Amino acid sequence: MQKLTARASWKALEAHFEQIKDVHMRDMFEQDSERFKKFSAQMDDILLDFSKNRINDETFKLLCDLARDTGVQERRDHMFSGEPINISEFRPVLHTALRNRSNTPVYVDGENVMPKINRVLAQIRYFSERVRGGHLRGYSGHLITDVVNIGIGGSDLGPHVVCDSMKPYAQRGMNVHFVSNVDPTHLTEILKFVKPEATLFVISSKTFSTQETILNAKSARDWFIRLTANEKAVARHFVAVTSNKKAAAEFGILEENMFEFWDWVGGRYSLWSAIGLPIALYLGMDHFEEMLEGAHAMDLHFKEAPIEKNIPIVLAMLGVWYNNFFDAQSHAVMAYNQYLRRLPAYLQQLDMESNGKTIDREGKRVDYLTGPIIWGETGSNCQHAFFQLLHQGTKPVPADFLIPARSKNPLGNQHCVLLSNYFAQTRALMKGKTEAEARAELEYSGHSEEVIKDVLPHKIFEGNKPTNSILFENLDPRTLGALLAMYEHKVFVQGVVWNINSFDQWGVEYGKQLATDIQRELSSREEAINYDDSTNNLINYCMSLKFTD
Ligand code: G6Q
Repeated sequence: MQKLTARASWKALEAHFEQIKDVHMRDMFEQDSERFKKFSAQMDDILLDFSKNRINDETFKLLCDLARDTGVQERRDHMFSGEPINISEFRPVLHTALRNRSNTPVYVDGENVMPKINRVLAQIRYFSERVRGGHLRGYSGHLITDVVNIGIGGSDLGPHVVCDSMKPYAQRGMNVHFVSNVDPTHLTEILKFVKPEATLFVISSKTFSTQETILNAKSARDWFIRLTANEKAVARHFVAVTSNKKAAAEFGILEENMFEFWDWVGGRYSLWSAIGLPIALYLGMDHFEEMLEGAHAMDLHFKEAPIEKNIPIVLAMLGVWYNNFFDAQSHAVMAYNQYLRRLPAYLQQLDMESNGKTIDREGKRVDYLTGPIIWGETGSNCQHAFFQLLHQGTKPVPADFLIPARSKNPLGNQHCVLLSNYFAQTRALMKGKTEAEARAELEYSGHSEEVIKDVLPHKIFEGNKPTNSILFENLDPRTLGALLAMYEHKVFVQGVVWNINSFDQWGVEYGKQLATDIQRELSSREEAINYDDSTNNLINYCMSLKFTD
């Protein structure tokens, strides 16, 4: 594969960057009344307006050329058809099959995997409907009112963002909680509010060996037995979502209470699999399936729309433009919707675990920047916090702004105010405020020339800050599914352009190994001498503080 930075399509962008880097978007809007028409795309009711970006016709053409040249469409087709594109784990990448609502065959090693996907979906439906309908109750006959998901990383963040975002669709009287951190406080604080006889624990772990999850699961089981004095009842209150049935059985989970998924589903892409069980329990299977439908619609759009109107590809290529040509180190996501408050945490894993890589697919170190730092907050909160840096800081921060046109909770004119803030911010970030505009404002306020001279530089806004506006009708399960799939595919496209494997996570695996040795040493409570001077002294100081187990 030709090196990215040696490609003619890359070099063309480098040359073009020199011409456009100082051009202001304000001028581009003035000179071209067709920007919105040219630089927007739509999938169902999801509108992407990318006209407030530092691009002109030529930039956009060159970015699309780069996508073509790096084989985005070919690799996309390889992913959908089950080729082993995860080259360091020798696996296909088939989260798209999990939401393949058209049910067309998808083959792994000659086997059509759709029947087993459908079987697990049917199992989730049967189980979740029995729990929600009160047919499957706790050991004492009590209704199940609380679901506690115990899992971490991909076995937590996906179902967590969905359950949080879809609260208005939850069944009345049903609560869902997520325990992920090995910090005992996480589990303890949740157990304070649930009753064992009314609680269903879902142990979510692909490997069923992740230390945090297994420790939390054991502690939850101990708590359950302590309070109920009924060890047999564990089987009724604990279910597992895993691809390691043997380990789940050893934990005491009944075979009928195991929900399977497969090694071709990556952790951070697994919310569409049985990892979505808490979603089905909390929102109902119909809503879970609506979410799958929305994601499937985005999959079809990603497969079929031309590059220029293909939302995930356009978002990805704009990200490449800022990451690699403007040296933007981060990308922010601002959802103007309180239900989406966990979206940045979810996207951080999706993006940074997928594209936080230095080695390319040929095993060589890359000589260009790969995945950005992802961060964000809900609007309008963010405006009162870090937006100062976006408006007047020295660092370029491209950002996505998301908002539904309709609120689930209309209250006076509050949603209209939220919308106004949303429109005002992206406009201000694009336009800025010129010296003349700032001066006119100060003069209008009646300030003396002396004051104006001192204050004026602080009141100028350079503008030219790029944003993508993503606007849709409602935040419902279908739209949420489409939006999450949109980001999955954006990350995928960038991984293809950067020629990295977006589907392994050796850094996470490394973290799983690292603590084991130190934990042995800590538990022995003997003086640490085997590490570097810093670590030895930190451990010994901690020991002097009589740390808790
Ligand atoms: C995701 C990662 C990682 C994983 C967790 C939990 O892509 O692989 O976040 O999901 O480490 O792993 P288990 O599900 O195996 O417990």
